[in-house]
Amino acid sequence: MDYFLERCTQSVLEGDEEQAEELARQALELEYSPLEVIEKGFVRGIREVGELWEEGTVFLPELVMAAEAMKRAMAVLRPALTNQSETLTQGHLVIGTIEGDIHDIGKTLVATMLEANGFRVTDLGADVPAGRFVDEAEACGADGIAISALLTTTMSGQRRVVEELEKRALRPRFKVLVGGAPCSQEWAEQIGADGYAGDAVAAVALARRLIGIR
Ligand code: B1M
Repeated sequence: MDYFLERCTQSVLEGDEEQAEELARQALELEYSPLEVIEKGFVRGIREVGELWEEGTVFLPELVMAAEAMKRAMAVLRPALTNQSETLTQGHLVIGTIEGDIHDIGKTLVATMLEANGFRVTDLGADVPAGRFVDEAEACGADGIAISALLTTTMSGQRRVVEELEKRALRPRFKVLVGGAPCSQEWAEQIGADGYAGDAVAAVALARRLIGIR
């Protein structure tokens, strides 16, 4: 593997915020593709920390430090991703992480990639109640709602968004897209969502397919 990308992975593994930020800056200077550095460098680090945490090799404070390092790098790389944005608006999506769930790194990456590909995005942040997704989608006249869930205990909240839309007779008006580690295409079908995406690139393809070019 590329030594530079390896150092990016390592900075997250070590929870070294300053090093992660510095490497993100260097990546731009060295003209690396921002998406490649995120996916093959920093994201690899955060996933490895997750695995180590699961097997009990690292503890919650290290997980938090790794997430902070990841976010510092993302803050540097995000503008470079959105600079690639197309001028045509492809459609408007409201995005957020469902209630009870504070994991926002993947959701933010998806939001950034959607923006970079010409979508207008209203990002509601994390820990968003089902009703608020619908309120905000209505208020800003969005075309779709993208809901992230990283926990098996919170993914049921995605179903509540679909139910809320049905309750307000808004179901056909807003497309519902779901994603996050515990989700799958089967889950999307089970809860009546319009589609599932496994990563940020797939989320753009899905949004294109469901919402299309305006
Ligand atoms: Co948490 N955590 N965590 N955590 N954490 C997981 C998710 C876990 C799998 C770790 C593990 O056990 N291996 C596990 C969940 C197990 C389960 O539910 N079965 C877990 C747990 C248990 C917890 C706590 C309960 C721990 C505790 O307190 N005891 C707690 C819960 C807090 C809460 O939310 N209420 C917790 C806390 C945290 C931190 C705060 C320390 C931190 C989050 C910081 C933050 O986000 N601000 C954290 C982290 C960093 C992780 C891991 C290690 C990494 C998540 C991440 O950022 N990945 C994670 C393990 C893992 O995922 N391997 C884990 C990188 C990111 C780019 O990928 O988020 O998958 P991801 O997003 C991808 C795709 O999923 C997809 O595209 C993204 C980009 O490619 N995607 C979408 C995501 N959303 C989408 C929406 C879409 C489409 C695609 O819409 C259409």
